[in-house]
Amino acid sequence: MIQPQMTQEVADAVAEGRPVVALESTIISHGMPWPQNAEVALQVEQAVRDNGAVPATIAVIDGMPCAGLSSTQVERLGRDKGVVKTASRDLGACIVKRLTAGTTVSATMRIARLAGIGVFATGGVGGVHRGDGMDISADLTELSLTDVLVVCAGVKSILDIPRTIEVLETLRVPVVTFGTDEFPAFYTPRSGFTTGERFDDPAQIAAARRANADLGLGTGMLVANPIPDEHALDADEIGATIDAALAKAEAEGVGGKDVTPFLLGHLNAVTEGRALGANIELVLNNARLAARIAVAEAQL
Ligand code: PSU
Ligand code: MN
Repeated sequence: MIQPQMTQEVADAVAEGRPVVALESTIISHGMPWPQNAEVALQVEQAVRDNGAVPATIAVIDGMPCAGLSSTQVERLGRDKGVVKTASRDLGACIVKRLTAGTTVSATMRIARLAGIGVFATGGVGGVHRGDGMDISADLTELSLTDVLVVCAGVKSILDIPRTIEVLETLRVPVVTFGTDEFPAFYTPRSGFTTGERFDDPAQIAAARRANADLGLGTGMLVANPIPDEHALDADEIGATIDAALAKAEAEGVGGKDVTPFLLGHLNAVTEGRALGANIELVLNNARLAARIAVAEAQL
């Protein structure tokens, strides 16, 4: 198996069984604009530290899968136009071609697992796209196959939320909501759809994960953590903006792995920073919860 390159800090924490939280990097390279992307990435690392865990931002640097990055490497991911987006299936090609890549949720899970890291915080996971097409993110497949717990703020309604929930059920991925009965919708705490089990205590989430592992389930686990009310956007306004973004993507014939970055870029641009501001707050909120779960897990 490939052993990811780890910083000394991450390697020591993993070896000693101390809490570690993996962080993805497509959010840096393709999810947020420069320079906020790199600033936020470092703030998210700090939020993990403040809550008692070691952050391990994951990316592919010049063909090397890495867990734990220097601030120079984070800056390069945020700034360099040549950085590609890699899902787990693209990793082999990235390695052979010595590319530098932001890792999506699926690729980050894969590298985290190889590094021995079991808890991961992100903003939103990919899912089933709206419309009649067959655009379903590999994030869902990876969640069904790789034992990493992923903390997200739900999925935004650029996706088909009920179908995403259904596919997770079909793939038998455990989904839990934190402090709410409803599956959150990224920019807003409520989607109108319920799923899975509610937990109010990070230690219980860690225990549920342990139980799933003891059952030999072999999947990951999705923890949906709603954006705090004070940072949420207006549901009607963001809904209309998303509809406009989807229409623009269709009119311009955007396809494949460009779809999600296109939609995110459009939302950030037309909301004059409000979508970006909410995105930053929910990622920080997820990093804090993931660290608390990792701390609880280390104490089991
Ligand atoms: N959703 C967001 N922000 C993101 C992404 C999704 O709200 O940054 C990124 C994540 O890295 C996710 C990826 O894993 O997009 C999914 O891409 P795709 O839809 O091409 O599978
Ligand atoms: Mn896709």
